[in-house]
Amino acid sequence: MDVVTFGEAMVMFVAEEPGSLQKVSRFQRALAGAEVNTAIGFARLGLKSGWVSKVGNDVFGNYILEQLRQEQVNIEQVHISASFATGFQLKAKVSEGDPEVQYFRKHSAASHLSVADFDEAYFRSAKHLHMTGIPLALSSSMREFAKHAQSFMRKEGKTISFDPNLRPALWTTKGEMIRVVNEYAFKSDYVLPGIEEGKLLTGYTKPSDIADFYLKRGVKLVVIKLGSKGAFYKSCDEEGYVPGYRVSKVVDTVGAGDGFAVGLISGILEGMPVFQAVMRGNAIGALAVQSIGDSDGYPNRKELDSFMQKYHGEDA
Ligand code: KDG
Repeated sequence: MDVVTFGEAMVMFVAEEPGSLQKVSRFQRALAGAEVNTAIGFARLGLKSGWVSKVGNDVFGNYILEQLRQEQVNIEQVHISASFATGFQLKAKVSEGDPEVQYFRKHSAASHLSVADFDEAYFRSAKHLHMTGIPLALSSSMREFAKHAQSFMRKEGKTISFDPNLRPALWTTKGEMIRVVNEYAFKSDYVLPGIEEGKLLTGYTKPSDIADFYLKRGVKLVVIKLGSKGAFYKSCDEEGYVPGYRVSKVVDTVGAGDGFAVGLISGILEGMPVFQAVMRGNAIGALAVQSIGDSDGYPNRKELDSFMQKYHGEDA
């Protein structure tokens, strides 16, 4: 496998008309979950990706597994819980800004994933581990699983990327969120915060200072997402800004950060220079914001190449 990831997938009901979630009456079903989004994104590009989790023995769980089979994500290590249900969420329709979201995921099957479910051979078979901060907020057993997976992959000499994906609604206090998320970020090779997340997590405002905060603590590469402006990257050897792509209509920004991670990490795994890998991250982020579902806009290899060539010519 190229990339393994773990976390919670939810069935997501996206409102078909604008308005508050309390008022709208029609929803469309889709799949959500930051890590599962990335697993889908990698698979679309032809990489072998595996997603580890737990789902309920219910229609939502079956829906998730069916979608992932279609996307050719490896689900060998998705456990079925006999006692707990699959979580779901509602998402509002907005024309700009972040949509209103409501979770129904407390005590979900996924939040019961524990170290007892960890399969060493499965994780060892992957080159890279992609993690986000969301599982750290879901339950103590999920957090233990994350700790175990991270230290196992470090010991095995694999590379690890970490997207903070801050979800304050899932944490008891802001202080705990910052402390725990940073603890896991420091033990990763690549850290990918959004600019606002970076400010909150480090106390610095300039991208370069945010990056230094992590580089001083052993992280090898920090890439800070700047929304439509693109991204800033910094390692011990190099740094720079990579401008974003112009998009005619932003439909929904949720899922763009996960798409960015797919572009960046797949580029690094394929041996691209960092600048080019960040450019690919920006491209997938730009494609993602043009559709409603989190992962609907993620491209296959051909779509990605033609999108990038449209902007950069033959050498993209
Ligand atoms: O990154 C996209 C996710 O935010 C979305 O799919 C839902 O995983 C999710 C979460 O916990 O917010």
